Amino acid sequence: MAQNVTQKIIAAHLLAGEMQPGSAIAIRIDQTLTQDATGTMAYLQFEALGIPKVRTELSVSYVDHNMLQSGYENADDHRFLQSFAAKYGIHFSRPGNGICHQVHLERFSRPGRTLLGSDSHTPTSGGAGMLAIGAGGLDIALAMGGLPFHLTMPQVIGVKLIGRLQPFVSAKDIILEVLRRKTVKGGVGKVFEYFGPGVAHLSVPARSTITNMGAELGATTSVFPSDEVTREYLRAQGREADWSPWVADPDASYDEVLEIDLDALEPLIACPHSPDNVKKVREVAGTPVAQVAIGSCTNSSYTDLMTVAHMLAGKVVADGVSLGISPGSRQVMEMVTRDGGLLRFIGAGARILESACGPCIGMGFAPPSEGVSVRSFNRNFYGRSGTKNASVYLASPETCAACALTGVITDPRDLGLAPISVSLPHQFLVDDRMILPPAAEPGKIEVLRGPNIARLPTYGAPTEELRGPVLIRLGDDITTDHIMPAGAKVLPLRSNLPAISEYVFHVLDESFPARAKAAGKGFIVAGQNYGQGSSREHAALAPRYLGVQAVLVQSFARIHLANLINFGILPLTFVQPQDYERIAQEDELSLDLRALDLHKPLTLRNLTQNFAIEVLPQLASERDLALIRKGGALSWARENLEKSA
Ligand code: MIC
Ligand code: SF4
Repeated sequence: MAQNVTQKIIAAHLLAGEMQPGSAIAIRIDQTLTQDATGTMAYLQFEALGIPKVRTELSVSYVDHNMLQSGYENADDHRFLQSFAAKYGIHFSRPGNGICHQVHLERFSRPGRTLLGSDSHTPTSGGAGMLAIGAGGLDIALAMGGLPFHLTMPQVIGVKLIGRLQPFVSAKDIILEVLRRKTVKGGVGKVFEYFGPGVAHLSVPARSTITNMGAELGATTSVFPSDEVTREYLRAQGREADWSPWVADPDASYDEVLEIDLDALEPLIACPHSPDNVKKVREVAGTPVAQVAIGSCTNSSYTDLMTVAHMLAGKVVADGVSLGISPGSRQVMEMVTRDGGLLRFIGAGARILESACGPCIGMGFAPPSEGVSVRSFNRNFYGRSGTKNASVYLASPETCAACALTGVITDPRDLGLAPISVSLPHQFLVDDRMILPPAAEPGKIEVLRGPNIARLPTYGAPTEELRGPVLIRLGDDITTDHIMPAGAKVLPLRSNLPAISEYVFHVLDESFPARAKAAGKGFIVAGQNYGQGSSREHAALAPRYLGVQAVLVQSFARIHLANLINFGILPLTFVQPQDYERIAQEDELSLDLRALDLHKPLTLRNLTQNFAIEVLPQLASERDLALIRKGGALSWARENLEKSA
């Protein structure tokens, strides 16, 4: 049967299940990646499995998030990660080498392979024809242990690109257009696969901007074919041997097709506070801007930054605008320096930030009070920048540069500049000395642990009745940044569950941790797309630590749902979505778990208001059921590994 790229890669890795959209499947994982903010927990979990060395083709540990070292915590974690990698067969990308997704694309992406990463933007490598999926740290730990990755067989949405991008319109505008049409919930259970004649005009870094921000659709992943453009990119990275062709069969079909005419596309911008609140730049033009930030795993490639450098050449950023630029990797930083970009940035008054996530995750460079910040990033969730009342907009590097020069939101086409075309280098500067291979004699390596690394909690099986109050009742599209914020203050606590739990729901309701601890147990109730955004498993672990036993919502985001199950929190949806309206915060609920089974509704009693409703456990497979019955994935996995040994 004719297959698209997604189906071909899944078929080549399928270990269990039927490739029918909606069915539970398991696939083999070739490569894994972690970053420092999720990595420490992932490696502690891997260690708990008791396996001496990773069983993947390649595993890489990056340091890019927790880079502000205002105390010992982050530096200690970096040292732990480096020693752990050396001992367990993992490559280690040192702090300074760049953002995990950018570096992975440059140095390790491989068409047709699977990559699982403990970061939601892992799909970046989909720009090079990989099936690259974001997941919680525990799922990465299991994949490093050689266990399959379990997911729901996705539908495949074909995005047909026709025509060619016009000057000052770029890849970011394509993904903003997809977000405008499909929203932040539109991708759940789906893979977005790009095809059509427009694809050939997009470089691999441009394709990766699109697959990166496909995460904001809630999609399982996004993928481009691996073609001659991919081959050329890998050749320029000195890795042509890693190339293989992966294109859809001529008569392959898609579950749905979207068509985008690149000729007609205009510069777009996502307005506060959601990546799908997309407008034409000209509709909001003239809005005063206090800050511009260019970088992040979405838009900090060589071409992005050199385009910005040409736009800034010889000019100075507008009064009242602070411009920050963070190159995506050491390779990008070196090449932009060599080719004169850095000089232009400095001349224009830009603040040069290190090659790391930086402002994207609230690690410094927070906007001023009520300030407008225009960023080339992928997320503008409420409070994420570190300034609650700031207004964060997301746009292309070209639009960002135009805003920095004029001091107001500006369509880059209105600057009157001659078109700028930066072509991809024929040869990238390749220097992998900042990527340390695993130790030759792992037995001699001692894993170095600082006082910030707390012990992993373990949980037992749930009781027969879950009973407790509704600790918080929330609306739609609650992000993991709402549940478990990041930023300069909270991120250093990622290896310390008791400490980080004090910040659960901090952006929405600072009294939550105290109330949850006083109750000792309880439920979270919310609307649609609960847990969208990042892969951070702390958004499940920390509520669990505070006593949350079940989360009852209208629908879940994919990664967060898996994280809840992994940590033994029961995920439930309303059988009648409108029942959401009948439950109030503080209502006392009771759920009888004796009848817990796959695809079977349970009766939930509201003891305060004296009624009962039906709720459905969101468990896709016998495995999910077993995880909940065991109280989480770690104890389940240990038993399974012992059996397979
Ligand atoms: C993000 O962009 O939100 C993060 C920070 O990269 C997260 C991972 C994390 O919370 O550590 C993600 O996208 O998964
Ligand atoms: Fe880092 Fe931002 Fe990318 Fe997350 S989205 S990996 S914080 S650059």
